[in-house]
Amino acid sequence: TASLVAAVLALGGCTATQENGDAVTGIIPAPVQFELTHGTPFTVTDETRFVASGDAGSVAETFAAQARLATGFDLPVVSGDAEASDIALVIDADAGTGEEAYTLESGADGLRIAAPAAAGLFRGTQTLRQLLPAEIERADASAAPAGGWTVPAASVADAPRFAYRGSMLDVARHFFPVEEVLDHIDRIAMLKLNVLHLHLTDDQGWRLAIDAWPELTGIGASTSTGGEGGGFYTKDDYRRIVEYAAERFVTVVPEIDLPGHTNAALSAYPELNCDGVAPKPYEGIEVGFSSLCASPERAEATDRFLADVMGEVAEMTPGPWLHVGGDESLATSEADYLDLVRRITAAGAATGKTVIGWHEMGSSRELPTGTVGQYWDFVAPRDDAAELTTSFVEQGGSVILSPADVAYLDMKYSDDPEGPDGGKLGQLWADGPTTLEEAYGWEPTSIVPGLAAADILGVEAPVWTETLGTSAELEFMVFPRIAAIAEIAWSPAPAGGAARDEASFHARLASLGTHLDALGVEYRKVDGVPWV
Ligand code: TNX
Repeated sequence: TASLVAAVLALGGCTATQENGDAVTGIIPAPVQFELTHGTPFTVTDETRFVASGDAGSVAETFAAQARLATGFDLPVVSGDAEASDIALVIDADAGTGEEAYTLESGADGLRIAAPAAAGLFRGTQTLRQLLPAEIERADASAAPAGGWTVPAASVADAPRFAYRGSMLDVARHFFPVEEVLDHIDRIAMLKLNVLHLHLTDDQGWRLAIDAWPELTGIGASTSTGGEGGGFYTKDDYRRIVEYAAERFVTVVPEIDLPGHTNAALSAYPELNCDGVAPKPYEGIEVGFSSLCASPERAEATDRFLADVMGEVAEMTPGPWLHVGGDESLATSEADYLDLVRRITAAGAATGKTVIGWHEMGSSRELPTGTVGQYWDFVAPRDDAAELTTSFVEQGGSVILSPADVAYLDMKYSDDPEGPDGGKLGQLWADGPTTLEEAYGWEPTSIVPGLAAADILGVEAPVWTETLGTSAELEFMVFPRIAAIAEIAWSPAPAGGAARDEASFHARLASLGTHLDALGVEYRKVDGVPWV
């Protein structure tokens, strides 16, 4: 490990990697500026207090709640003047530009995180989390670190590159209970991701209770891929997810996938079908066979469905976005698709939310102003994917990039059937397998020609769950590749169009791995990373 650390440090610049006792301490995503000041480390002891007031106090409380479990210390949150043994969280307009910027200074004088807003303070606490020994992740104090709860003397100044940094979880193909979603939120927050996109509906299941259409979950939630039973979130469940996310400055983006991917809804309500007959529930993995009905005979029911669903979802979603799908509507004629997309996006916009749709929706020239497109084609766009995507910008919107061949976390890591997963997890269709290096080796501004940097709202890593039925299977596919996507989304692009520094990333990932181990996350220990 020592020679590795020396090698990483020798690379110079901002590697955000250093030696802390025997372990390599690294931060992912790499901060804009990270400097070891080589002074006395800061140590959290049973004397340490969080000094913070107002909004800063709430952020301190979120961090302290976990730190108390791991350390067994009292760690009270107090207001007043900070002492050298304290962690201070301070709102300071001069501590950076933007809501999520922050600075962190640690050393003999104490530890201080400053930010213009509470969001930045929270991001700063996630840097602190990674600077602390990995035992800080534990739910009990039975494993205090041998060297104490030390934080190296350091100076950090940081802010995100992109405003939208997302993780998409498909809870429709397989259902994931609330507790597992909360765990996922905590882990993506560690990587400074700030959006959880929940893919709530698909052919195989409808996962969110809608009061006006109770059979959406009454019938539509009973199934999943592979016939393993269903599940859904009550409105209170959903609010719990939203609230837990908000405490971590993560915005929930709900997706109701329309007009295709709707077999679960169609199976629950005959009146949504052109022939008036509800199809059977579906438990396979095909896509592109279901559609809402564009016929005028069904317009009353369909428009009432759209207004009710969008209204109820928007009402319990504090974030600004509503995702309405629009992908792979292969069973909808072009004319019907355009008609339905107009009605779907209008119903979405009528709630006051900004609508998001997969890039196919760019075929419509009647999108509500500002509609956001989510690009899922490859790093090298095929067919008309690029034009469909720039259509959103032409209509006043922006773009989220999720190139499937690098950012889809359900793609296999390797095609080795003897791999640790026995070869059964994940898919290959998006030019898979997708290695960690591929997930790390792309540049958002170089994907869609004609897209300016300012048109890119952000980056998102989806995980589709046709082949993933348990949280262990999910974790195995999501980690560590989501760390690569998080770094692309947060950290500055290397100067002069250079490639990102893989050696630094791998060394820092090894450090992150110790945190994932302490959390009990069953990530894939891919080759090439010096896992501890
Ligand atoms: C494509 S690309 C889908 C999903 C599948 C996924 C499997 C896109 C927007 N949709 O319906 O689950 O592939 O990898």
